[in-house]
Amino acid sequence: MTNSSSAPPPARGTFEVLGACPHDCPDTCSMVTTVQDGVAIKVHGNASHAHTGGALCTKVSRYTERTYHPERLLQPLKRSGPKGSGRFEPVPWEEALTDIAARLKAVAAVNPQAILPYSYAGTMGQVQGEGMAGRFFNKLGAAELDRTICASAGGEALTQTLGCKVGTKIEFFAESALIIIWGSNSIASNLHFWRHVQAAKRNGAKIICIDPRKTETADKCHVHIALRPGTDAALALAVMHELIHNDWLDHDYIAQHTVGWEPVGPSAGLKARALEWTPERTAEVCGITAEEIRALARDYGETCKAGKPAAIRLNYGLQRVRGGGNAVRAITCLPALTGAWKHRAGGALLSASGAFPYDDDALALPELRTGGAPRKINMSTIGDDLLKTDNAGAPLVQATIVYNSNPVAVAPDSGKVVKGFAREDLFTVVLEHFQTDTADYADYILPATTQLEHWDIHGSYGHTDVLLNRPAIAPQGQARTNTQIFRDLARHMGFTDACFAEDDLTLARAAFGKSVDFDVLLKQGYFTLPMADAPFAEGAFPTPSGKCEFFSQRLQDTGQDGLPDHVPNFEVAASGDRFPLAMISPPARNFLNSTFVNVKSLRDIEGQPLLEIHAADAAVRSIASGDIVRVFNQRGSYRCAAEVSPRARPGVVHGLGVWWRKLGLDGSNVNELTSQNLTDMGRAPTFYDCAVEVERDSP
Ligand SMILES: Nc1nc2c(c(=O)[nH]1)N[C@H]1C(S)=C(S)[C@@H](COP(=O)(O)OP(=O)(O)OC[C@H]3O[C@@H](n4cnc5c(=O)[nH]c(N)nc54)[C@H](O)[C@@H]3O)O[C@H]1N2
Ligand SMILES: Nc1nc2c(c(=O)[nH]1)N[C@H]1C(S)=C(S)[C@@H](COP(=O)(O)OP(=O)(O)OC[C@H]3O[C@@H](n4cnc5c(=O)[nH]c(N)nc54)[C@H](O)[C@@H]3O)O[C@H]1N2
Ligand SMILES: [Mo]
Repeated sequence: MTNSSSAPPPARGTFEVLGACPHDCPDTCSMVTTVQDGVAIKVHGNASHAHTGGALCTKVSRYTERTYHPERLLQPLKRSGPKGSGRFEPVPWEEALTDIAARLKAVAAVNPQAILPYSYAGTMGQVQGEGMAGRFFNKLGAAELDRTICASAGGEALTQTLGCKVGTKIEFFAESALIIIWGSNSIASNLHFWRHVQAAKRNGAKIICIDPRKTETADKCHVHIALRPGTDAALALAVMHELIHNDWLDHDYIAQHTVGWEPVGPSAGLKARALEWTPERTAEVCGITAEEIRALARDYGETCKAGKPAAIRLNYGLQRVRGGGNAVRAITCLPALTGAWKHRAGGALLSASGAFPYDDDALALPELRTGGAPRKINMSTIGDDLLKTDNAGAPLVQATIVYNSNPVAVAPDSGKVVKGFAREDLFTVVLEHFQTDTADYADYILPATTQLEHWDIHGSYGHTDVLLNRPAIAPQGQARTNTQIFRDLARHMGFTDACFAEDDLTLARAAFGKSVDFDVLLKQGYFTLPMADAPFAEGAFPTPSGKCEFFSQRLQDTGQDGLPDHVPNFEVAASGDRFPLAMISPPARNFLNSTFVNVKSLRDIEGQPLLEIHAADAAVRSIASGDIVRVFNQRGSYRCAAEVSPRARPGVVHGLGVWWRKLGLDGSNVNELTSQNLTDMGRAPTFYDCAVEVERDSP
């Protein structure tokens, strides 16, 4: 292991460097890189970090393959063909930076708000995320990106209900007597949580999975409830109905620590609402049986009533529909009804990110911004926004700098996204490791360093440790860190503020302020935040009322229903309709969103883009496994191979993973079909609220 100072690793010899997995995943692993004579020869999980437990997932175990990939971008590139042709020629850094600055200055001279930064969680690192970029765009006076593409519906729902984004500590699930995995494929997307489930299972816990798809996680649970997408709030309300009917409620906890069970002003209260959701009515809506609902409520109610811990692991899968916020609210009301929060192994967990004292302002320095509040542009409607004009008739977005994201592949309604990025008058700069679908549309592609080549600091949304990442090797080729690229651009723009000279370690130290002991981080690579074992055992919810808010005055004040309800999908797929099948497109196990799709060993495991379809739906369409099918709706059409699969329920098809468009059959992916409709809360996308029809493609 390298010493605990911040000195760079030596160029000769064999040694290990402590880092952090950079990916958008709740696990945030402590990653150790073995370096031999300046070359990273392998990565492995840190055995002394409890949440990592010495193991990385299959895909991140291939991180060196990704870093030394022959197609890695190693020099700046300038477009040499038509927009989107993917044709580029190498240019020196200085020439690229000078030209980019000139183009940005020209736009900024008229309206800096026509410049849009577009970024997400390609790296979860605070330094290579908004570290220097935030300063640059504030100083420039650019538009601000509303970062909604992943978690904002569920995040807002948690805030409205519990007051913050915290919940049951992930490690305590090992002690639960009942675990409900609700809308999450843990084995694929939260592998280190699954270890705790296995431990609980060995101790006799019952494990229930609620998911339209029979996932590899569902395979290993005692019960699988395959409901229709977008019907989770109805199911949660029916569980409440049964908790009332059988008196499995914790009346004390409800009286002391909740608001809105009984009527509040004109609101009838959650109890009255739940009584409307009989198992029979709910079974119709969810496409399951009333007995499945009664059994679920019995398992939950009786476990809690017996004083045993019951915990719900919900994740973001179920919030990608119109009523996603309401669904998260309804589910997170359940532990307050049964008093499950009283146990450290009871309650619910969606996200732990609220435990982290992120000091975003110390990084982005909003005081650099002069002029009024920035124009906000929602990243989930980038398709429409790139095609819009402002009040003066000028294009809303005239220049965009994309980093840590691949919007052409991951944003919904990609027909429009592509049309927007293809605009000849849009100036696009992409900071990347690879020539992604988005990079194909760039005017300039700037080569960025990977996690093995830079400093960073990470929070998590699954556990409550801060992790430090050290560079293990020198930047490859001419690659520069995101921070260095923004420092260089600042200099070329003529920004002379001292903050643009700060180095990455200074930014890392600022990211969480004094609440994190940086010496501990330098020494052991992680720092555990203090957090109560059972955060809501005594109530103390950080909401305006101090209680778990079944009824939210704040929501009602914005014109919404103050109580959670079942909000039907925008696109309820029903037989006989033009688009009778519901399509969901959850993550593939061996990719991380669209990252790793170009790593051949991982792509070989996933095979090819597939559409999973139930045998009955396939039979009426004369579709057999391996047939090429056309999946289509009013927005577009997409071709891929079909797999007649027991993982699909009738009426629902699955297009797994965010494949690179250019690796699909006709240069497109599932987002050709998804819509730009937004969720009830948090302005988030509705990827899994998407009706389609499927036909066998004519040979
Ligand atoms: N291997 C891998 N890991 C990942 C990712 C990845 O791409 N690959 N992505 C990362 C990211 S960015 C995120 S946000 C997290 C996501 O983490 P999760 O939210 O846990 O996502 P998934 O594991 O796909 O689980 C979503 C599950 O919800 C199901 N689902 C879809 N619609 C509904 C519905 O209406 N109701 C219910 N109950 N279930 C529904 C899907 O079938 C899927 O199995 O995972 C992260 N981890
Ligand atoms: N149909 C459908 N679409 C989805 C989803 C879905 O479930 N279904 N999931 C959605 C979700 S949850 C999310 S979070 C989004 C994710 O969307 P994105 O955040 O765009 O994630 P990725 O596709 O992984 O792309 C990240 C890119 O960042 C680059 N990158 C990584 N590290 C660095 C770095 O240090 N510097 C620079 N410059 N670049 C870097 C990677 O090479 C990669 O190309 O996708 C969404 N899209
Ligand atoms: Mo995400």
